[in-house]
Amino acid sequence: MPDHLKNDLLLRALRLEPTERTPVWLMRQAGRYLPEYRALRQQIGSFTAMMRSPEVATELALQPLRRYDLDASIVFSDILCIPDAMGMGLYLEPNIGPMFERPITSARQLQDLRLPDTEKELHYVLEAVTRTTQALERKIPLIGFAGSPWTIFVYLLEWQPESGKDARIENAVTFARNHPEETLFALKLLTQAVTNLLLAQKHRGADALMLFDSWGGALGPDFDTFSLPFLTQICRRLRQDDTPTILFSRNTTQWLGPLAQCGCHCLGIDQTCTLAHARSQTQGSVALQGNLAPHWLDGPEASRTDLKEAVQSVLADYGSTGDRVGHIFNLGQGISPQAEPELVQLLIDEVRQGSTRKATSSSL
Ligand code: 1CP
Repeated sequence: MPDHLKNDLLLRALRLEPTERTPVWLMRQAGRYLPEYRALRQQIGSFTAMMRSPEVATELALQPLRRYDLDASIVFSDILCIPDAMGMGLYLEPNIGPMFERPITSARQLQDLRLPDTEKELHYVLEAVTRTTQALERKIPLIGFAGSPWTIFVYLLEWQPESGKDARIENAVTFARNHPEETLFALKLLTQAVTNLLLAQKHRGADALMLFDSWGGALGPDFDTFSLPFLTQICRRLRQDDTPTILFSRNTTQWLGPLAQCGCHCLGIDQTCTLAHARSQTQGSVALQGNLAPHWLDGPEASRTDLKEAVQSVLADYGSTGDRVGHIFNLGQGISPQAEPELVQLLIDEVRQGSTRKATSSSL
């Protein structure tokens, strides 16, 4: 750690050290649910222009921190900056999602993919890390991130939006099964690119690193062919550098045992698995992050009472006896654009009170 952090709850939780309360931050805490995000998006004109401007990216990472007392900040970027830097031309199609101007249309084409030059072609991400680190003034830690090789791969392939979002993921799984050699070639290249980007973010000042394997679960039994080996390679390399790493692999509950052994310091748990089950599968070997279902925040139906109860139940599920070591409160997946900003405040207050109260009563 370069110099002392004022609030190092997240880092202590990642190291399985005791904390006076449970740290809390939210996946996708910068984004469309915030009116100030939407205003800046309208002013700048496109998501990719915002992502590519270190100045704007820094401002976007700071937006949620001006409203909320969060225990971590995350760099504003996207998992798809890597294929963009490989020359594929990322853009965001309104109401559809991320697309590429030059997607992969055949297995043979995967062999033409080239490793991006991180310092040059992803310079804007690193510059956003530097600027965000400076703006944070060591008050809270900064999380750098990347997508997992498999999750990035899902987006590389040509896709007809009319076929629906699920078809995008299913197509990628079928493609990988039909063209394993070419797919593995691409995944190896992406592994190198992801490792380079994560290490570069660390060297620019990121205090922790996170790997988003959002589509890992879609692989079913092929998870240990097309995702797990690459997650392991990346996490082991980061561990050599002594960097605390959070691995969020979604819908992979049955793989929790091997995931806990892959070299990460913390596993992100989605809302399809209870924290108690995750604890029993991982036996205290890693910290756990999660796992409130994001829909509790979504207006206009969301109820304050239900949200409070849901937060308390996540805290209790991790451990009700003051045994709070190694829990980082978060959502089970990214916050939705429909989330009510006032309910985010309520969530944070509830985690602070709920986890402090438990720690105090158990020490009496
Ligand atoms: O204005 C807009 O419409 C842009 C929406 C948006 C934002 C705010 C996109 C496009 N990316 C981002 C930023 C982003 N993406 C961050 C930083 C913000 C923060 O966390 O505060 C992060 C960590 C991501 C990660 C990301 N991008 C993931 C993994 C996390 C997850 O939610 O599973 C994935 C799968 C993506 C791809 C992507 N980029 C953008 C969208 C809308 C998507 C998801 C598309 C899909 O669901 O298939």
